[in-house]
Amino acid sequence: MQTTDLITKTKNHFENTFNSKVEKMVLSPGRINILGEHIDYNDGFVLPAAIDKIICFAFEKNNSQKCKIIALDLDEEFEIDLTQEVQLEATVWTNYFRGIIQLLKSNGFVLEGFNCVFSSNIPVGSGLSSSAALECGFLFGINELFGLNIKPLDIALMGQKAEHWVGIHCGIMDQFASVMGRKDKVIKLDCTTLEYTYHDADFKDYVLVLFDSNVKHALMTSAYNQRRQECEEGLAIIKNHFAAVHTFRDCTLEQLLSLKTKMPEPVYKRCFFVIKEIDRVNKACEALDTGAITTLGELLFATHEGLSKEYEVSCDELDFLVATVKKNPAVVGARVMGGGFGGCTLNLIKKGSQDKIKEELSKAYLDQFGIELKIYDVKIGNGTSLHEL
Ligand code: GAF
Repeated sequence: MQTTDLITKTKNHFENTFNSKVEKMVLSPGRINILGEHIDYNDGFVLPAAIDKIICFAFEKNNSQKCKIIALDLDEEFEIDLTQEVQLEATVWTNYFRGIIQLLKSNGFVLEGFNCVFSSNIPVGSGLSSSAALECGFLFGINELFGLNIKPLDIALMGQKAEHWVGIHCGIMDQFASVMGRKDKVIKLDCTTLEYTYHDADFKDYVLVLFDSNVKHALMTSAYNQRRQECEEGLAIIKNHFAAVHTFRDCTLEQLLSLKTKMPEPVYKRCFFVIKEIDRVNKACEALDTGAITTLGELLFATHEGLSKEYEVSCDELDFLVATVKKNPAVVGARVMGGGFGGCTLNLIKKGSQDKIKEELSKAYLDQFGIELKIYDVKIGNGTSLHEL
């Protein structure tokens, strides 16, 4: 659904349900990531951007101690009683909201009740960070509604904490991109200092296309947290041997290699990927700045190889999608994007060739797995913002 239709739909539903006007409306985007996967929680650099797929939230205060939240697309609703302790519940999507309220309360913010309706055109489970958009957009709206004066960076950090509360020990990339995104710009984010620079998202003769595998393997959450632990284990070993190393970006491949027998093989492979990927992000940003899109594409393919073989977060469906497009000279780069184990591949395709490639890949994917491929042409958009009513 187009964003303008989504806004109208959300507003109408709100007004019909509560018989009152929307006080604040917030648009909160999903994100893509050009390069730097699983690098945010490893204190490296990432290259994300907000996209033109969003969650739309409508809010009003309701003069009570109850927060009533309606998920329009799911036709479900729930309530948070501000006088009670907030706890995790079985319905997963509600926990992102509970996480935000719990954090606000534990940080001493005094809240009052409100009504909220939301609706989205970000595909769920596709690696486009609908959960970050949910946490950050919800918090952004409460911030506006009650004038809490929480700064954008803190909105991103609190969004990340809410995700931890729900159970995924994610890094900061998704929330940062969702809040700080800027139209037609890619963000180079230093995940150690949270310093960032904007770079033109100019892909010259190429277009970005996302192929959604339409699969989501169940081990995503557990494997994600496990990867994080493996990297922490590896870094601790490296630091024990090399006092000058504080984060992976201080460590050379030679140093890591010298410790190969001192760590379990999977841990070595994870560390190897992280060190290579940090280097690739720097090269990718340079390639983007200089318009060297084929170089950028090669880096994407190399990252996919690393995510598949070293970090082991790909799956048969994603490997197939990347291997198939790689045979086509019009595709200069492709890789699994986001946490992995399903979701999308990000592809850089020569302008004019995309329609044929989409058609051929859809057919090949259906033949191979019996699954329908979903396709998204994304544009790079602004971060979370108020929508003027
Ligand atoms: C998920 C996480 F939420 C991010 O923090 C990041 O680690 C990403 O996976 C992998 O790069 O989206």
